[in-house]
Amino acid sequence: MSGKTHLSETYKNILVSEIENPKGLKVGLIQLNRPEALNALNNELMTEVVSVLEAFDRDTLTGCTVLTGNAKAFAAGADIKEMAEATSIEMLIRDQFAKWDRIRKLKKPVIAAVSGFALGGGCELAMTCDMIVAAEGAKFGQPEINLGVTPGAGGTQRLTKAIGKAKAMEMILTGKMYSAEEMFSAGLVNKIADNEVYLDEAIELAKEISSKPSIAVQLAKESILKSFDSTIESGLEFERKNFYLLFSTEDKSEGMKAFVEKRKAEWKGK
Ligand code: DAK
Repeated sequence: MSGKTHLSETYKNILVSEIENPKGLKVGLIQLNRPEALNALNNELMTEVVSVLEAFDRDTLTGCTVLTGNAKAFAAGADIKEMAEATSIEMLIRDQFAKWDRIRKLKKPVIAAVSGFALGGGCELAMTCDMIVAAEGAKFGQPEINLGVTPGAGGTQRLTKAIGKAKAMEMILTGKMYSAEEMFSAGLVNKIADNEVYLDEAIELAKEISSKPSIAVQLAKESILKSFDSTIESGLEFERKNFYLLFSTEDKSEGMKAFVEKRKAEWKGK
């Protein structure tokens, strides 16, 4: 898809828009919109979110996407009512969570702008994004233990890698909620902003990233994510190959030429 997203479609559980960016490529914006259920992530909502994330990812005129909720909740978790009666086998056959894996495959960065509750699958969805900008009143937690289960969408893995074993153990085994400040200190959150401007701050960050050469941004993201499942040796090799690959882009020639000529580079995204 080039220059087009699914904007013409209407969605039941999300609001979608595009933000122009005088500095570079556009920013995609997805707002979870099930306020009556604190944006609980039901199957239909996740289908919509993943399909629009992929559409923005394919759109050559979009550089970065911001995923947000509302003031009261980013998302209070997977929809408990939808899975309350399910057995293991029904869960396996439904396989409705498989679509979460597709978020991990996105090439362009996604920023979570979190206000209010980011609990369970909500916290995991934010962690599946590449960065988190939080409102000062945001509350993060993995309360699945209180439902007799554990995190199932990466909480035990991503949280542990982000904040370390001791704090992840505490969060997951107590199921308690933690403030934006605590999560910032722990390293989960990139930035805390006033409740009124957290979304603007996330969009500003997205605009800045969207003003960079797009292929370099994508390969940098890929190399960083590689560090999660590789040894330092193979991670360094992977990084080096991506670095070499960028020497085939017009943006690399332009970026280095512009530096030498003491002017601002003009990116083409190729
Ligand atoms: N599911 C369904 N409905 C929810 C919900 C949820 N997670 N959270 C809130 N709601 C609904 C409430 O039922 C209520 O609906 P009505 O009763 O009005 O019909 C409405 O939202 C407002 O909620 P409250 O009345 O409870 O609001 P309060 O301000 O009093 O309390 C709260 C807010 C966030 C503390 C409370 O709602 C709460 O504890 N919510 C549940 C939080 C939770 O336990 N979250 C974890 C769910 S388990 C996986 C992917 C994902 C997952 C697993 C696997 N794979 C990829 C395999 C994720 C699992 C989970 O997230």
